[in-house]
Amino acid sequence: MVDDLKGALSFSVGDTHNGSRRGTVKLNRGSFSTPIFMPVGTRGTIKAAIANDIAAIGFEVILGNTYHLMLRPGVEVIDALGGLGRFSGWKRSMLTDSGGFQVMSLGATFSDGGATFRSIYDGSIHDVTPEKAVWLQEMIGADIAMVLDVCTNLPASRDEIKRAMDLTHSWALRARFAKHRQDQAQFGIVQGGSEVDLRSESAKFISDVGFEGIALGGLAVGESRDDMLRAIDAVVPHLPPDKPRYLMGVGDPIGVVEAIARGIDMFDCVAPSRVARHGVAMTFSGKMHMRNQKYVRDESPIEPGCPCVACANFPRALIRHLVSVGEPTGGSLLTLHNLTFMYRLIEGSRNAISTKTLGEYIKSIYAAWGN
Ligand code: PRF
Ligand code: ZN
Repeated sequence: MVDDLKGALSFSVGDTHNGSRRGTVKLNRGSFSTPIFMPVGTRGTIKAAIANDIAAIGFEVILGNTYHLMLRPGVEVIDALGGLGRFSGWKRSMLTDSGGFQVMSLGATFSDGGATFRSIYDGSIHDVTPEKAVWLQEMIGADIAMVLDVCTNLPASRDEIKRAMDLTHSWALRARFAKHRQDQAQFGIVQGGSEVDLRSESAKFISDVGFEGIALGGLAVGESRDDMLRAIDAVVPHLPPDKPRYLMGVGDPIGVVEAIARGIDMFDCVAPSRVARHGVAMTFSGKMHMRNQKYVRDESPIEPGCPCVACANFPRALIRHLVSVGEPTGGSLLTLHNLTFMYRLIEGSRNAISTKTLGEYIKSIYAAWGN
């Protein structure tokens, strides 16, 4: 234990079934039930949707991205406007990612001190250190902040994975010491690629620091689903049972329910909203490509029984028309539908934990979504 800073988060576990669990996270600005899916609002808003519509679906937490927000509009602007929640009109809880992952995907260079990268906006050069990532997220005003980590795309050599993990560990300690705000929770991030012994080592190291929650990073970055699940299995037994566990960047339905079965509590992913903008609907019967000619006169909703604004009001034929001609409203409606699907998928998992039917539930998701 590095320190005993209070991070304004408490977690209680409710129903459990085999390795899976339901829980409640209490934060400064509200509480939420787990398992939870958190939509991604990279630049302060979910793409093609407004905060009110996201809240109406039932979501309690959305993500913001430090990397994007530090560049535009800048954290001083957000701070001056009362924090990201007030700035963006999102009245519930907010989690910010540290930027480690974005910086990696955009080709940063890493040193012991931190990462150096070029802005996607104007090519200007920026540095981020573990301490600066803490400060940036304190300025943004997140309820949950992530430490700066080093993520490697897979496959990668064991040497490379180990270097990234060791750097992630030393940065985790620096981030913990740099924390000032008592009203913000801080989550550590486990790395270790698909090397199960490194995963276990990382889980123990990060657990010992005393963060309010623990994330599993470096997964869904090119490895098979089996490798991802093996990595989760290597990590979970070493995590404190009384802290929330967050699997970063995983949102494919099978991956989500399999991870829930292994004791994961929190998820985020851009995929449901990203594929929506490309005309794909996610449903309990699988994927639908809404541009398909077969929907041209289809009067039924995207998914019968779905309570979303698209399914409650419009036929598939209209959605097909809008996405085919490139009307932005088509992408907006599909975004709300797909996020509603993710909400219901997780709600279904929570109920299945309570009724001890998660195994059957997972089978039904495999039946719709294949292997
Ligand atoms: N680290 C951080 N954010 C992330 C990841 C990571 O490894 C991933 C990997 N799936 C998604 N988002 N900081
Ligand atoms: Zn719908």
